[in-house]
Amino acid sequence: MAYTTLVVEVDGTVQTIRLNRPDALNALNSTLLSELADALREADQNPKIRAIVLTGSEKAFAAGADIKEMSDKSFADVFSSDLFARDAQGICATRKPIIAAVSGYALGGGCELAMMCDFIIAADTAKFGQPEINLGVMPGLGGSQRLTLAVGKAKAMDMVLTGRFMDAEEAERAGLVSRVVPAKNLMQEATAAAVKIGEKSLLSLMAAKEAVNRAFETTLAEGLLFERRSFQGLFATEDKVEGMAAFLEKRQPQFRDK
Ligand code: CO8
Repeated sequence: MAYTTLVVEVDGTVQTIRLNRPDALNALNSTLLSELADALREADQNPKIRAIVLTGSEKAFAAGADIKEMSDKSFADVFSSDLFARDAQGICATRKPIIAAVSGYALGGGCELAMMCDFIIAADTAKFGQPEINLGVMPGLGGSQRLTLAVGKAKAMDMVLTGRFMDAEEAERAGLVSRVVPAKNLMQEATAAAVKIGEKSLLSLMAAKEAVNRAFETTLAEGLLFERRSFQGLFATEDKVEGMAAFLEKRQPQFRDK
């Protein structure tokens, strides 16, 4: 499909989606979020794709939701359309692993979009923030929830209430990002991680992703039960037989997603 706000490339098992609104620092508007939800749905349906890298430009992953698009809207407008909500849910419903490769600004909705991904690899130039408070509003695409779960109340409140940015080093220390790499290595590192993920069985990848995400939704006892059942369920797969046999035979597994 042709997109106007995304550049989508597939190389081997990895789909790279680049946000592409350079004149607006990749600000998220309705078109972009709808196209992104479509691209991710297509990736989920394409059996050749096993992992996704979502990135922006060197200067900005995304500098937030599009303030120009939002500036004229009333409560009735955003409430009745439930602005961005359906596409955000679509993005989060992606079953294949998504890595956010963040360089430069990831602000407001941009930070929230990065947090919708499964993990974030940050360039040493990355800056994360929830500056909506400066606009007389507040986070609206998960920032008050996912940021708090990722970095804890103290830092989340600090960022959400003051609007200050967190650099890559602080973001790694706080647990918001999984790795920080030199900016010039960002795509290489993120793609290598995606390729490595792509070597696993898609069945176990999707089950593992569901189980980790369940940790944010439920109690420890329920989460442990969910994990155990998912683990046990994977014993019904050919890939489990292959994976364990390959280990014992000291060879690489050939997973077939069955
Ligand atoms: N929306 C629209 N346009 C933007 C945005 C944005 N969020 N960010 C930058 N731009 C545009 C600028 O207007 C400018 O365009 P133009 O050249 O036409 O004037 C262009 O991008 C370049 O930006 P700057 O000239 O400002 O670049 P600087 O390097 O000077 O500054 C900053 C970079 C610091 C990133 C600055 O652009 C900035 O502060 N941007 C806004 C950051 C922000 O406030 N983000 C939060 C937005 S609100 C939000 O995300 C809400 C999410 C929840 C929505 C939920 C709906 C239910």
